[in-house]
Amino acid sequence: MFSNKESFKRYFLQRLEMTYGKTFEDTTSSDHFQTLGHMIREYVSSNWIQTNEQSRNNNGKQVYYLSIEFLLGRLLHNNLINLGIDQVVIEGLKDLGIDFFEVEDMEHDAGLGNGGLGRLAACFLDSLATLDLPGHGCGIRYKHGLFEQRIVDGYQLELPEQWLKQGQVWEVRKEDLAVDIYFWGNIDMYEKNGKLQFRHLNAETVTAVPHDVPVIGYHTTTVNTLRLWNAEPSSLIAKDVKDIMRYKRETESISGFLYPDDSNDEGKILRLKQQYFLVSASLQSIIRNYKQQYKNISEMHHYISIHVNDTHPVLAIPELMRILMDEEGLGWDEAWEITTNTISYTNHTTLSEALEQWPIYIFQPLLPRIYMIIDEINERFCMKLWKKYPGDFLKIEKMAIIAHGMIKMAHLALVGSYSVNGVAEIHTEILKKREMADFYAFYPEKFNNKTNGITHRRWLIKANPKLTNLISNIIGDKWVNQPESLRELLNYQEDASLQENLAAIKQSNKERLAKIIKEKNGILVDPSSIFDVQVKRLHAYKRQLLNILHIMSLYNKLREDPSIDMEPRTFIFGAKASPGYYYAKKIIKLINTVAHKVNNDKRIQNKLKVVFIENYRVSLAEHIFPAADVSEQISTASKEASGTGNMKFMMNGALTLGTMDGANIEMHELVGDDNIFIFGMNADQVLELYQNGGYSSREYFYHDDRIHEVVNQLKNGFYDHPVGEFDPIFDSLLIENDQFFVLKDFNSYASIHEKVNQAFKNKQDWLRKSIVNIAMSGHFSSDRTIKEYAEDIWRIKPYI
Ligand code: GFP
Repeated sequence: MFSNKESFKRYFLQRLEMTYGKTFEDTTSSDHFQTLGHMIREYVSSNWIQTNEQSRNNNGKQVYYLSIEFLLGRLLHNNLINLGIDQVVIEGLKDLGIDFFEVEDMEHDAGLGNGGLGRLAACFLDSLATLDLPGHGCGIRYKHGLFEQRIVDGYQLELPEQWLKQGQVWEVRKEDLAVDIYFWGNIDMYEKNGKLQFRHLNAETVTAVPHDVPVIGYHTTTVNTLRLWNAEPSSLIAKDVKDIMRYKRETESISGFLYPDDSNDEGKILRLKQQYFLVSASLQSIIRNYKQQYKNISEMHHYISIHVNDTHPVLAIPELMRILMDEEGLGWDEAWEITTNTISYTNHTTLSEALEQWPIYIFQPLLPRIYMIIDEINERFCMKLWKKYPGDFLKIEKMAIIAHGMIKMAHLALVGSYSVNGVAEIHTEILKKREMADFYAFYPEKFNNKTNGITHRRWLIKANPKLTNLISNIIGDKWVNQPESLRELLNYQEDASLQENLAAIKQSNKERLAKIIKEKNGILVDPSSIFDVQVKRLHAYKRQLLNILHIMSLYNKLREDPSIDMEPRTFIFGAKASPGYYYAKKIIKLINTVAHKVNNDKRIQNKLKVVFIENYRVSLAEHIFPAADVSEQISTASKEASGTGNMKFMMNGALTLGTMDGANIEMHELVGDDNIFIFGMNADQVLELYQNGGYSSREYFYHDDRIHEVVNQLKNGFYDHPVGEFDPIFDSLLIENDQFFVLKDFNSYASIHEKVNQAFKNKQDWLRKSIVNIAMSGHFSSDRTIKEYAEDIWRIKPYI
């Protein structure tokens, strides 16, 4: 049906009319989207079946990637590109008078994630399928993905996101493969044939129904599976009606929202339920599949790897132990051997708030059998520690999985897995030398680094088709399958015609973004100004505050003398703040407050514009990255494990302005000093300061006029804001002594901006730098990352 334009058109019209029972003229863009989506799913179904068959027949090892987040965004265009039928469809629709991009706009982003962690999982799926690797995702089919952000009067408001409202064209519901999950109740221990057995009594049963989404590889026949679990009431329901209503509500809420508020016990229970739900459903189905193919459960780890993405799915360890012992009848030692050879773990952050811990008083009643198993894992682990460090109570207490009434999920992951990886070199080093140093000393062989990557298919080929063509015109299209060969562009960095073409493409991408900004924010921005962009989750350590304080200081300078030598700048932000994160929401309000005043000040002659783009998400990001000149990666050094937005900007030719943090360090190493703007303290300096109790932010406040002025403006109503509005920000800087060193790095940040200002004047050299960045960005393709995972951690091989 997609072999050529004519047959596509015929088939499309036929399907459209048959499905909707209206004439072509009466059909809508949404009808077109649904029809196209269903056609694609049908088109890939034979390859999907074939991939499944292959994995059943070739006795190869498979990996299952368990993640609480999969930030997929839209799939239509990406699927068409990967299938190699995008041009047939776009042209065919054009003949019918349909604009493909209007159709594409009908698809809701699948926003089942928060930021980098979830988007990484989505990139990994794309690379796994493209490299023909047997790797599948397991996640939750949240009814509502990450909230929809509205900015009202400068404040963030959250609305429930509705991606499932019009149905999901990509998924296939498989009720026959549903499994039951058990919560609450009690464990009955009894003896059978001289062996201790465990039975879960009085449990509340929840049914997990899989919804499978095909993951289509690029120009290959491989179609892997992303299995998303939906929580539904079980047929074994309680008797009285009131209970049924409660049960139904509570059950459905398990796959209701991504990250429910967990500031109270009820929220904590729900999050823990989500985690166990994901893990138990996935493992039950993985083992059921395994047993259909192989007889001997003891060999499972030779055929299956299970990867836990951060600590959220770490219950996979005790759950696998439970299944192997209670259902498959293995003894502890054998079950432990299999488990610790099956599970691998990625750590994504060293922020203590993200290293999950569960209070026993919540955990034990909800998951009684799992608690027993963790307790035993802990006992055995502590015994080993005792042997190695006899009498060192302090160390054992520090390393224990259960201590002071809490269960530490990262410790469980470190003990129960065979591989632990960080996501950039510096991050892995910090894990080894600092955060997890005790564990590294105990299990040095488990630790390894896998620097993150992004799929260049979505972030370059799809997001920036003009740049894609330009690159292929210069160096051929080998880079599409071997992104590292983008390096060949280095030979052309001085080529005037390449530079000229690159400039024209950037300009047109900037014009497209300027149009979006005009439509969404009503702000006119100048596409020839420097587009300086910071888009990412809002968090204190990512330091959006440093960015906006610097903008405030630029504004002060311009007010004093509007004729100063300054390239016109457009500062663009996009960020969601977690709904309960009061401080982050204040930063959003501050950005919008500054934007309002600056954008309306005629005196500064449009030299400065500030834009906060509402509801930042994958589909918007695809328009933003290609339009950036400067990429702000300004986290406090040591805090950003890797970053992946930095890689997307780089691949689209933006120059990085950043700290020596996360993958910025590897980018710097690749492009060299001349092609990146580095500022601020490095990780060693930051960590040393932390160790010595910080620094005195007040000294910077009192002794630096520029800093003094902007920090005061948070208090003195300069931006026409209500009294006290920004006190939490002011206090974080001066009363709480500036935990993220915003003021300490301020001057260095301002100087590097001045350097950017000067560098931008030299158009040719700027473009040369941009080409070098594109050329070196191939290293950050997730294909490279996934090959490393496949070879070093999972030991999986391509199907074919
Ligand atoms: C987290 C870390 C990032 C890292 C990603 C993916 O992402 O440094 O790049 O995980 O490993 F913080 P965010 O959710 O914070 O973006």
